[in-house]
Amino acid sequence: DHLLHDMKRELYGGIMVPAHEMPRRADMVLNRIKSQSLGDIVGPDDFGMAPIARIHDADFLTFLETVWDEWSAIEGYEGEVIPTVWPSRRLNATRIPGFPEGKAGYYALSAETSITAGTWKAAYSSAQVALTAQKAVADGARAAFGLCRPPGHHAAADMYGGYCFLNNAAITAQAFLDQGASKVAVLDPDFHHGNGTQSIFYERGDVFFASVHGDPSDAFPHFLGWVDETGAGTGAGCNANYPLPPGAGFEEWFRAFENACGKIADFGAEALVVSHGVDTYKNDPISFFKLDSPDYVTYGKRIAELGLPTVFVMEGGYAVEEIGINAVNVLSGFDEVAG
Ligand code: SS9
Ligand code: ZN
Repeated sequence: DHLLHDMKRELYGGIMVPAHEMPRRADMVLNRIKSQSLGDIVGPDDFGMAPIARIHDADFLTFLETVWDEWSAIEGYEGEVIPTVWPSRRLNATRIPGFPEGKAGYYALSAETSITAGTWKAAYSSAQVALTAQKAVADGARAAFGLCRPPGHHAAADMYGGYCFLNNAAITAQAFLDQGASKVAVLDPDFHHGNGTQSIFYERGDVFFASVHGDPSDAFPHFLGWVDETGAGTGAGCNANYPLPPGAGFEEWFRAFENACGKIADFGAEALVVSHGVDTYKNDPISFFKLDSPDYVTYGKRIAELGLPTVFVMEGGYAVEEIGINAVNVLSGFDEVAG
């Protein structure tokens, strides 16, 4: 179903360029997995809407499900759903407009992410992939990888963008809690700050969120991911951000990652969800860290050393030729330690 979401173009640097988030990404990862023998490869089960609705607002889900039909029925609206107007700081939003373009702006984080005819089905199935991985781990597997596409970590309770629609990592973490876990950690090594996951759990003490990412001053999503965001209310102290500057290499990156792992260990989580993005790679076309392929094995091992039941969900990674090698290197490193 991931093939059903296929944005033709993306607004980037002031022009429409071929979309970075493309179906081939998932194919490359799947092919690499098949060549490695890391375990069984299975298709997703269908857990329905209930676990998705634990994280996302009902009106937002209805929007995702219906906006394409509404948009494409408008005279002259020939392309994909792309917002052009937002409830910016001077337009304090008090209601949700009816016209699809206004609605899209209300729910969108950013303009590079289009909604197409198949987006809802693809996003729904992506979440089901994550839930299938979660079930495998809940049933006793040490780890499972959800090859999710589209990704999820920029999606909040009622916001899409950054190529994300449903927050697969948050849905997975919530599933563990709903099945009886009392504490879950989400570790987000994707190059971009996981603003959606952070905001979903920011005031909760049952989920620890840690993200290593490009400094928001220099990198998308620009408005969240600062070091002083440490959680609020019952979630005070349950959020850790590690913004790093342009050009950061693996040594610097791993120091931050190690610190994040230490915090997760201290938190006492019973399960771990990894927002598995590999856009930290040195040749990633939209990012600025300098990790090399062997570095992914190294940090995969470190994740395994946490000793937790672990669900990996695929997030970013736009160096498409190398995405399979890099994504699977993390899993191989994990497997080496976890056995
Ligand atoms: C860079 C624009 C980045 C969105 C990136 C979303 C990554 C999801 N100028 N646009 S992992
Ligand atoms: Zn990313």
